[in-house]
Amino acid sequence: MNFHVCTLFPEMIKQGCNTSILGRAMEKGLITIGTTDIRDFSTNKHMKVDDYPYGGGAGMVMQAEPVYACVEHVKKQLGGNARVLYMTPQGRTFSQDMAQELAKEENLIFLCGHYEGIDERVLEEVVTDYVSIGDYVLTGGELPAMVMIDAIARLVPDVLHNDVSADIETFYDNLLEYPQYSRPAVWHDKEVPAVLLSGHHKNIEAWRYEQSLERTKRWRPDLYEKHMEAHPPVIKKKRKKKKNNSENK
Ligand code: 6GU
Repeated sequence: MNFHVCTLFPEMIKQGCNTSILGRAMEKGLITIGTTDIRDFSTNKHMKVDDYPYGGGAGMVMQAEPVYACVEHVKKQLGGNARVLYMTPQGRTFSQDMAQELAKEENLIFLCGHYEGIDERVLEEVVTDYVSIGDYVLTGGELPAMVMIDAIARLVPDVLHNDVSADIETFYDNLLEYPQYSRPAVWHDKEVPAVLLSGHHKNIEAWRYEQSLERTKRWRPDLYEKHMEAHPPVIKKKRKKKKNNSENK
């Protein structure tokens, strides 16, 4: 899968994406993360890409032509009509579902704005999706693009070494993840829950599911409701009927 970022700060993207799991995914050729500097497409002799807003007001606006030329250049490079995601607090809020949907694409272009935004006319022509990462304002679209690339790239097959882990974690089925423990078995007088040391896989699975339900109910009642809608109690009664679940509780 290919990610491409149109930005005034390509170094920020390159620095932020070349470590750890994303770095390894790039080395393995599972993903590419390219950047193109919008400033390279300035038509101004001082390489300016912004100007005062018509009608007045604070700040500067990124001009249409350099943004247009940059995105069209990248589109041509990718050899198709890739989706163009504009990072803006006015967009649809990014979610795990959206990450899953975008992970099916072969190419994604991220357009990062700065200052007071980008001339509306070029947005109308090139943008396919307006995306926000939450209800707060950032100074530019680079961090949101990196957040999205991270969330999407880890869903690309083979990026995570443990291919089940993307499925059984937080937000899968609208549940938060159960608590995890590692050695030592006692730390600061706190013991690891006994069931996890039992080696009894069915019981461990049941305990983890209970923990996930409990946490979700307590911390994210909105998600809990969604989960219960999709899994009415009938299904859970069936689970409990299994002999070795109830006997060892
Ligand atoms: Cl996607 N961009 C900017 N500039 N600010 C944001 C955002 C995006 N999402 C939340 N705040």
